[in-house]
Amino acid sequence: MSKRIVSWHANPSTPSYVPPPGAVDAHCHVFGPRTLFQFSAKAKYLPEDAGPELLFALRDRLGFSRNVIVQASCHGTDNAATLNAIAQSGGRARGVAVVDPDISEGALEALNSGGMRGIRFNFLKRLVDVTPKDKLLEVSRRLPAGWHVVIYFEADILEELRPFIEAIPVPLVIDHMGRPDVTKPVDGEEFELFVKFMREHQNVWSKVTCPERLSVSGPPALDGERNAYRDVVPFARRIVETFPDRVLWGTDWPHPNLKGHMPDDGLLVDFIPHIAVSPELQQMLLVDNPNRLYWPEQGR
Ligand code: 0GY
Repeated sequence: MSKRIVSWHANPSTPSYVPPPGAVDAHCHVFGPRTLFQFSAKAKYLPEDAGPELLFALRDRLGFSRNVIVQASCHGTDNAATLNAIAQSGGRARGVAVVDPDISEGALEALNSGGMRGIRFNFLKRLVDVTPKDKLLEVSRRLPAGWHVVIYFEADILEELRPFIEAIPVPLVIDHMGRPDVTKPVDGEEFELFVKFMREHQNVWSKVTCPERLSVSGPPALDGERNAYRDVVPFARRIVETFPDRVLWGTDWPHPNLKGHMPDDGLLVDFIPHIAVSPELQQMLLVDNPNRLYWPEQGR
């Protein structure tokens, strides 16, 4: 694995959609810089550096105010690169860590002081080696006050994960709507299970993120209109309209290990008004919900 992957657009377009003041990009990552922060020996992909300066320049260009930086799998359980980015943000970023389940209380508190507000459990075998569920449950019972768990899995294992998920004692944020197969109907059996699951669990949230990973129709042609990834729209729109106070949005920049195309982050922002069609829904999705979860002391 010597070739470093670049999966982000060097010059994203300026979006037509202008986010409301205080908008949060609630799912993004940083890579390195590797001279300071090594990649994990277990990393399944090795990217080029995509550090905080690039992330914050993108934030400003896209019209966002804050970031939630999720520890990327290529940095393993050493959260130093993510903590560095949070520290560089001047209070405008918080984070989600990935931890060894045997982590001490003191180390969890240090992550909390550094701006982390949750931990991520990743069930994608192409990204991480599996950690036993009982170990994950044990650490989820020891989290600092106010923290949540972010969970990443694909739709076909939702039922298998159900008992585990139901045992997690803190709010749960599901990445990318549980990665539905968008070639199946939005009211079909598979997505219905996900909607039912969210309906039954009031402490479960969803990120309506990653159309660039879920889409089969893909981005528009270069001379096309700014309505990209339209096959994902009905899925994300259904979740936003059914659970308006439990949804988050993010760019997923720098799009870890994405193959096939380099997403234009400006087009991703222009996806927002297609899935949150009113100013009220946009305010909840981009401002109120992420601030409630990540900056609760500011009282939204
Ligand atoms: C995402 C998606 C992916 C990767 C990671 O931590 C990561 O490496 O999150 C993926 O490859 O699907 O959420 O950014």
